[in-house]
Amino acid sequence: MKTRIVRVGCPAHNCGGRCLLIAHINDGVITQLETDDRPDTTADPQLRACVRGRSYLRRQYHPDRLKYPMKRVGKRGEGKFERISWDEALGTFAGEMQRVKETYGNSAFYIPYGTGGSSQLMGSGTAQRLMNLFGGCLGYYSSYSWGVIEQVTSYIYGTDITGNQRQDWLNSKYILMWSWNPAEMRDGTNSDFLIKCARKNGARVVCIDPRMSMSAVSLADEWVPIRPGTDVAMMSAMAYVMIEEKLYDAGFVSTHCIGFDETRMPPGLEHEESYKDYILGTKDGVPKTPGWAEALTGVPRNTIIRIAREYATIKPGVLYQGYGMQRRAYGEQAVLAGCVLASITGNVGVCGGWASGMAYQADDGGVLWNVFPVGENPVKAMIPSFLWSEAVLRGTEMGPEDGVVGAEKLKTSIKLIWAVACNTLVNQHGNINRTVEFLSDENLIEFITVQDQFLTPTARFADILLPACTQFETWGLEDGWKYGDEVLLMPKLVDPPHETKSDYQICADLAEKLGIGEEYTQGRDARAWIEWCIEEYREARFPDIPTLDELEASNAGVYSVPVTEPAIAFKDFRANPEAFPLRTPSGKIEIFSKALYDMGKPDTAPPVPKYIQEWESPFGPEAERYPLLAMGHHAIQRVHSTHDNNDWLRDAFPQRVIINPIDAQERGISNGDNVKVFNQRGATICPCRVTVRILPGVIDIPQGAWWTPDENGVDRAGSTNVLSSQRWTPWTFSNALHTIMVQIENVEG
Ligand SMILES: Nc1nc2c(c(=O)[nH]1)N[C@H]1C(S)=C(S)[C@@H](COP(=O)(O)OP(=O)(O)OC[C@H]3O[C@@H](n4cnc5c(=O)[nH]c(N)nc54)[C@H](O)[C@@H]3O)O[C@H]1N2
Ligand SMILES: Nc1nc2c(c(=O)[nH]1)N[C@H]1C(S)=C(S)[C@@H](COP(=O)(O)OP(=O)(O)OC[C@H]3O[C@@H](n4cnc5c(=O)[nH]c(N)nc54)[C@H](O)[C@@H]3O)O[C@H]1N2
Ligand code: SF4
Ligand SMILES: [Mo]
Repeated sequence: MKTRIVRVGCPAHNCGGRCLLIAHINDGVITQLETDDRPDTTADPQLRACVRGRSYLRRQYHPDRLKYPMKRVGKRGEGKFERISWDEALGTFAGEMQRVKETYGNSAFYIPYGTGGSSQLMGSGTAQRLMNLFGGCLGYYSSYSWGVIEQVTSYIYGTDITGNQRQDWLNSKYILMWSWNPAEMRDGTNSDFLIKCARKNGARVVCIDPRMSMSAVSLADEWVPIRPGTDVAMMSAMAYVMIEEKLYDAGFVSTHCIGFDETRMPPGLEHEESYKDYILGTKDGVPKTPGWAEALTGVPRNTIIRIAREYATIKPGVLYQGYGMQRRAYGEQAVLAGCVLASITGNVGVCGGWASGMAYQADDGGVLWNVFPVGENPVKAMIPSFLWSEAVLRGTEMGPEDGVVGAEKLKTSIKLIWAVACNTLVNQHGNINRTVEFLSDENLIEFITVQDQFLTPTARFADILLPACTQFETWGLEDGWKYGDEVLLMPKLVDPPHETKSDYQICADLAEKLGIGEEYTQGRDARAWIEWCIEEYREARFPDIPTLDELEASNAGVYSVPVTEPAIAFKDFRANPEAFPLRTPSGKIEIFSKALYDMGKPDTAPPVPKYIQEWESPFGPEAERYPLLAMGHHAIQRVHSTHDNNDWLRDAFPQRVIINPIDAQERGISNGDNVKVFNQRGATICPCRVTVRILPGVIDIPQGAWWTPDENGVDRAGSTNVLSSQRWTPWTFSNALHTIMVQIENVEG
């Protein structure tokens, strides 16, 4: 029998990469996955798969895949289900949708943030289209990923398209990887590769991270460990050195920036505290010296001084901001402070430089999200994505002070949830113990439908469970993540097993039940929609992309546009700020933001970036009971919670609490012991790894392990979010899931 070989985009699940796989198919079964074998150039590098893509068949053919629609038979959350027909499942769900609509109105519906399906036709977008046709639902804005950085960047630059095309890193001489770990978390396929190329070209690479991450090991010349949540202190002290030693780019600051010092303040605010005032301590009496920063950050003052000199003088340079440090209490400040350093060193708008911030790719924003048309939501009210739990508990009290837009107050609390490709209902949201308590209460959320491929911690709380097929079992299309120079086709490889269906098909069938089938499908099947999406891509960004028939016939799997002359963000503005002003109120880079000043929250949202002690901090009273900072980084073995049940990845990268020998010894903990990590919100028990690759005083529990409570409610899987909180950042209403204080004890024996 002949093996069929098909080139296909990896299912990805929003892993940060988009890679090419080569599938071998025998008799309706995928038997092997290889990766990209095209010629490899810097302009158009191979899209090489990571360990998750290469071990995907362990997920694809996992015995625990959901096979049939099911309904809950025990108490909500107990995890007891019974097989039912599709007709009953969709009939029940449609009936509940009608009932809730009549009782509370459409704003009682909610489709939570869920990133599992990352191709155009899989995931929550398909459900959103149906909801919009059914009269809409409560909307959300912003993300769990980069809620802070995507909103904050515009305050200083007037746009979030602040990144050069990545091939331009080869023109850099100095690269600061700040809270950035592209060797492990994918931040665009090939970001790690292009950093390697830059280093080979002579760039010095420094990694600033509390953990000696895979990137610190494999990409950097130097690792600078820093206490989590104190980056702004180090950045401020670097600015101090640059000011004292006159190393900053005074010319660029005077022609392109406002708010650096008293000579360039917004009109009417000349006497307010400028950035330089803050750094020198002119008004608050605290100069932000390297000595001051050493006490907060744990980074020796001489290291801070040296890094400041290097970044200010070895030019052009890149200060790349990862998202770890913005998923924290005052994440906004870290984003602003990094952008200010890039600006005052004059690294904006130049070849080999980098403006920092969100860094969507110049000159057009790179990737095209959501090409599949979800349509317009008739319900105008939106909440910040992280605050859905508030909208369940006190929806009608929520207004602009809670980040609500499009309404003065919410009309109702959330009453029906449809979670598609989403584990943020339980596992990926803060404070799991609080969440599961209110999810269990049927008086709050009256109906929950979960649509997934596995019985996840979220799926356990479903009233109706709908089994989705995988991306290999339907048609799809995807392009880059943050950087988008290629489009990957995902042809259907094999049939959906058992009674599973694609998200699109489930929605089409539900639409039929609701009497809006024709409007939903517009007569298209999945393949026809992909054909339609390709034409949208052609119009938006890829004029020469082949048609679907051509792509299929060639079995190329990918269409890419080589980057021979990388685009440089802010090139025009750099050359002529008067002719090409920024879209900020002043038209310049706003080191001092009048918009933030007008917000009137100087303690939490100051107009210039400041170090603010986190609400859970080793310097606060809470440290007496819970002295250790806990982080949960994005690990190689999972995409969030996806792949947690992949046995190969579990074997290769077991879930462990990572702890420094100093902290371990104090607590009588040896490598491999079972330890209990706990705080006021919850506890988890999991084996540990004792290693000097993490700063003393800090532990790490890679995020995403499936919450597995024992009879005492103690998690047994190392699920980070039993420890994190639901508190949000002060002015972007984003999660601060990395800001956690804990204690650890040995539970061995
Ligand atoms: N393998 C893998 N790749 C992924 C994902 C995944 O789950 N797995 N998820 C994807 C998605 S959706 C996203 S949003 C991105 C997330 O990407 P990021 O948010 O950038 O990833 P994190 O691992 O949370 O943080 C990056 C680094 O910041 C460090 N860090 C944490 N707190 C601090 C701090 O206060 N200061 C400093 N200097 N460093 C700190 C962490 O140790 C980590 O090494 O990753 C994407 N890529
Ligand atoms: N403590 C802590 N928590 C975090 C983070 C952190 O850094 N620390 N990071 C946050 C970030 S950046 C993000 S993006 C979120 C991610 O949180 P989520 O968006 O919930 O992502 P996953 O945990 O991967 O869950 C996705 C689910 O979709 C399912 N799935 C996969 N493909 C499909 C499909 O095609 N169709 C359907 N119907 N289902 C599918 C998977 O089985 C999985 O259960 O987590 C956030 N939570
Ligand atoms: S980085 Fe993402 S898209 Fe690439 S192989 Fe890994 S899981 Fe797949
Ligand atoms: Mo994310």
